[in-house]
Amino acid sequence: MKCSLLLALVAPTMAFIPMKPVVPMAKAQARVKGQTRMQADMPGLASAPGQPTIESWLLDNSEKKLSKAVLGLFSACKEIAYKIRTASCDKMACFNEFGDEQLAIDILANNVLFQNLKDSGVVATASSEETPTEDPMGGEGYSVAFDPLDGSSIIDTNFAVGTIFGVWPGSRLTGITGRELAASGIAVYGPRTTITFAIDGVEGAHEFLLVDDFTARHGQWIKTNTFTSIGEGKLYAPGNLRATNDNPGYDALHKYWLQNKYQLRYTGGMVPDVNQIMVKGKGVFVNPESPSAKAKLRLLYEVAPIGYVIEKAGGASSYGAGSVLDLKVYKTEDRTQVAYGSKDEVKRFEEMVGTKFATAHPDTAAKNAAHA
Ligand code: FDP
Repeated sequence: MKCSLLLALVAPTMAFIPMKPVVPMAKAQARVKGQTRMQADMPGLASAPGQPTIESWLLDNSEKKLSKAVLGLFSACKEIAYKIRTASCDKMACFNEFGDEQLAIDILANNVLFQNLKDSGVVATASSEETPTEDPMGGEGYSVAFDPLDGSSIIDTNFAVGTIFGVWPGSRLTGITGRELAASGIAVYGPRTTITFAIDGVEGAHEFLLVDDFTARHGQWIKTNTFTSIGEGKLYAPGNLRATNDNPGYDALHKYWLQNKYQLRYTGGMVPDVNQIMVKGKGVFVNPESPSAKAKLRLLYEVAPIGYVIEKAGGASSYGAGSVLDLKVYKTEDRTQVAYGSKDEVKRFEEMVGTKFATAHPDTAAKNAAHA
C-alpha cells in the first residue's frame, strides 16, 4: 500500500490525539467562578455530555441553507487544523503531503475550503485572499469570502495562526458591506483549535472547541463560550508599528499606551491577536496606515468578517471614523486600516489616529482628498 494512501486512511483517527490531560474538574470550576462578562458554557471539559455541537446549535439558530454553508466551513477548518499539525516546515514555509505532491500549507488550506464550499451545494460564489476573484461554486443561496491561513509568515515559527471567513446572502462579494453579513467566524489553530463565530439574529459571539480526546465526541465542534461584552482594560496589540514613524497620531497613541503601562500582547497573527480581546474581555488591536507603511489588511477577507464577530461580542471596530462594517467593498482586494476592541479604546483610536493618513480604502481616500 502506498504511503500516502495509508496516511489518508489513518489520518482521521490520528487527527485529534490529546496533547495533555483534561483540566481537573475542581480547577475548571474555580476558574469559572471569576467569570462575569461571559458565560463559560463548558470550561475545560471538552467531553462533558449535554453541550451543543455546532450541528445541534445551528438547528436552533440558523436556517437550513446557511447551516449547510457554515458546516462546510467548520469541516474545512477541522481538516486545516490537522494539516497544520502534521506539516513539516523549513525557515520559510510549511508543507504537507497531498496526493503525490508536497504543497504549501496555505495553498492546501485554500483548496480544502473551496472544495467544502462546492460540496455544500448552497454557495453561489466564493473568493479567497489567495485567489481574489469571484468564483462560481455551483450552489445557490450564499457567498463566502475567506482568508484560508492568516498569519502565514509566522506558521514556520509554530505561533498560532487562523482562518477568517464571512458569509453573505446572494451571489455577489463586491458592492456589499460587512453590515450585510449573514455570519462570520475566526478559527484559531493554537494549542487548542477553536472557532469564534457570529450569526445574524443571534446575540453574542460563540466559541466552539474542536474536541481532541478519547471520548465519543472526539473530532466534534462543541460550544464552549459565549462572548457578549468587552470591558475596559489595559491590553494592546499594536500592528504595523512602523507606521508610527510618519503617522504622528499613531505615535502619540503608542506613547499613551506605554505611559499608562498597558500590557503588550502581540504575536503578529491577527486572528489570535484579536481573539484574545474576546477571551480576555478587554483590550485593543490596531493596524493603522501611514504614507510609508501602507494598509495591508483586506476589507473583504479579513477586516469586515472580524469586525462582525467583534461587534457581536459587544466590542467595537473602526476604520478611523466609524465601524468597518459600513465600508463598501468596491474591489475584492480593497484594503483599510483598522482598530478592534472595547468601545473606549476604539474611540481613543478614532480621536488620536483618525483618518488623516487613511488612503487605502476609496472612501477614506476621497474624504482626505476633499479636505486637502
Ligand atoms: P500574514 O501576512 O503573516 O498573513 O493578515 C496579514 C497578517 O499576517 C496579519 O495576521 C498580521 O497581523 C499582519 O499581517 C502582520 O503584518 P506585518 O508582519 O507586516 O507587521
